[in-house]
Amino acid sequence: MNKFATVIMAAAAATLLVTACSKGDSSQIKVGFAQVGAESDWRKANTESIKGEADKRSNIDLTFSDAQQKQENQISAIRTFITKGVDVISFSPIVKTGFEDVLKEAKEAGIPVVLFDRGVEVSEPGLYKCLIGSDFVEEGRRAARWVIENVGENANVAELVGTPGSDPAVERKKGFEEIIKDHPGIKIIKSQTGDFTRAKGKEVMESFLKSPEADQINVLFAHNDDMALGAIQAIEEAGKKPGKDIIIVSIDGVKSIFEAILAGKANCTVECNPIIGAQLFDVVEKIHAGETVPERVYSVESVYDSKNITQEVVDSRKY
Ligand code: GZL
Repeated sequence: MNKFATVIMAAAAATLLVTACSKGDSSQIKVGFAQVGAESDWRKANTESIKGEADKRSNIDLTFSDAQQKQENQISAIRTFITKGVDVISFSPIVKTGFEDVLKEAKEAGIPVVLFDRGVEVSEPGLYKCLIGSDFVEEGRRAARWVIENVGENANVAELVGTPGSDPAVERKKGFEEIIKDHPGIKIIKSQTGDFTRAKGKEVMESFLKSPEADQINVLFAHNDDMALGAIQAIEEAGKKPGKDIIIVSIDGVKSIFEAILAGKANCTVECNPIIGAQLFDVVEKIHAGETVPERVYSVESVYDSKNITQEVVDSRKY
């Protein structure tokens, strides 16, 4: 049974909270994981999935770091893992660029890397073994298709974008725009980042509702449910009815948005499965055993709205 001990390490510019299981058994696979942060319900469920799965596997010795949504902390944590001489490094890159140097350092140290949840842009091949996670472009396409099928051919869309430069933000936008480009009556008339957080989503939606275009907005497309939930609060405080005056479409599938859809305050969520810890350690074990692994492992996901959400479905959600 893993026992997580918390080890506080002072890094150059910030203190990283690194939790390490204290098994220390040399027969185990030492895995260093650098998480984005705890910015959303999705991320918290994702972290629980990683730690919970490591706890179940007596052959895994997990050192976990929370970068608090700062790229420099993620890079610092990866360098700490290299110094520690872990067997495998895994992380969810907060943005797509800026990791090439540290990935080269891991390669030079002979430590394989598994990308988890989000991808990176690198010029050199072979800097990571596998990317495990969702097809974000398809998630954006699914959101746009839902708008066309359920709102129709005319919509003025306000968009809450995820963390600028992050894989999910770039790809979800790409997928949404790929579909609406063939439907000229559907226009994105406001677009700004809410950084995947509820607080920022509320703040940006408040600014949209004070803008000259406020009364034209009839659809909100949020890159994650947390920003949508913040926006719902802003819409209500502005005296409008979320889910009716403004149709709410978002991505993740967290329990709170299911409850909002059941209450008629949101309309659609495109599932993005965070419970992928088992896939991570299956790949880690294969790499450690010298087996080949697929370059890409995709999550299986659905689209949910008032037609397939019941109280039983809400109660059965794991995140
Ligand atoms: C998507 C993940 C995103 C979620 C957000 O796989 O990277 O990051 O959609 C989270 O909720 O912040």
